[in-house]
Amino acid sequence: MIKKRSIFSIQGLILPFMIISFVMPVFSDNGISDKNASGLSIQLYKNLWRQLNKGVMLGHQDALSYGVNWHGEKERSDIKDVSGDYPAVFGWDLGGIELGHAHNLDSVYFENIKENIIRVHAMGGVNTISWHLMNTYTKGNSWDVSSTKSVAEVLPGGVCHSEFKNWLDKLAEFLNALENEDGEKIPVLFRPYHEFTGDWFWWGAKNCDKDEFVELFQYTIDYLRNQKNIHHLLIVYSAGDFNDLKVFKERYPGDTYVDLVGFDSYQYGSDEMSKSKYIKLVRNELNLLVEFAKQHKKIPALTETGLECVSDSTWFTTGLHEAIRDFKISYCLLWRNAYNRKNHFYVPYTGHNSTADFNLFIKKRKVKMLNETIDLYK
Ligand code: BMA
Repeated sequence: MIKKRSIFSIQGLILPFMIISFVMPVFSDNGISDKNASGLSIQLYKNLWRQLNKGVMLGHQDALSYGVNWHGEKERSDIKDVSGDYPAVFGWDLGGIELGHAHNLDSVYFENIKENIIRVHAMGGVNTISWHLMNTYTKGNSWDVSSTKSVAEVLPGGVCHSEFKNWLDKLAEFLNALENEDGEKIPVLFRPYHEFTGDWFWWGAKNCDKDEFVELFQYTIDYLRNQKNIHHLLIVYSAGDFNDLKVFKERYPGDTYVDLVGFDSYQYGSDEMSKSKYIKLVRNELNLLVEFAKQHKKIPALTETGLECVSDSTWFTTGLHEAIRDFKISYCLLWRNAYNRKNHFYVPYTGHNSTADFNLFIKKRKVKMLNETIDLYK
């Protein structure tokens, strides 16, 4: 005898479940990694998922601190100068905070960074922080790869562990001071130990083994959360270029330590071959990244990109746009427009010959500037 299928039986539940999974978007909110996350961070996290379905937010490093031929002008930004709008994502770097310096490695005062983070939050934008910290063991800078002990020695039991903890205390002090006018902590996308697949930073893949890297990453986040009571960070796990996900997977610190996954990739050379190579590479990386993000229910992003000096006047529409157009990613951040270093800029400034093309790029349906995002903190 065939039993009648009740809507309450297991079989009866399968069909509605299948329908629900089909209708639901592929990406879904699986919860923020910090189980004690602050209210505003949860809002931002949920809204980043919603925003993901609407387009790619454009980002710019140090956007409000300086640009080509200027610095320290309140509310100015090269992107705003050429397009009339701000980017939606603003990148900052805390390299130097660990030593108690007044300014970072690019001479931007931490007080200025703090003010701008507060300003960006008030404008409804997203702040992301990277950290080019010094090498605790060798006392060199981030790029000092002279000792393969650098990571091991900052971990518990290492000779400079307690000094490293002092560094984390300084970082925590800065992060804890980021408050809005209601006294709530401002959520930031914290992106430590970036480009770890490369061999140029002391935490890079050639300089430490995978267990050391995972411990470094986890220790840092645990210390900030548990010792410093910091719960307003969304954590970004961000690689350098890769051909496959081997190193990316091996060094992944785990789902409870990560909210966004991404990578940094630049175009080198302004000729057509370099452009095709860049487009092909980024598309391959985005394919792999988006698949990984789906499996782990994390938010994918292109955490740094650009062509130095924008030395191809149509690069934004024929290079960057071609690379990202078919992918659902949260944001794509262009690197800084240095004022203290010659020929080191990644977005147009007033009078630059890529301005018209940049303005065509940001008008693409896919690309979102500050005034085109949803309310990210509601
Ligand atoms: C690099 C360059 C350097 C800078 C560093 C940290 O890519 O822009 O000039 O010091 O990032 O911002």
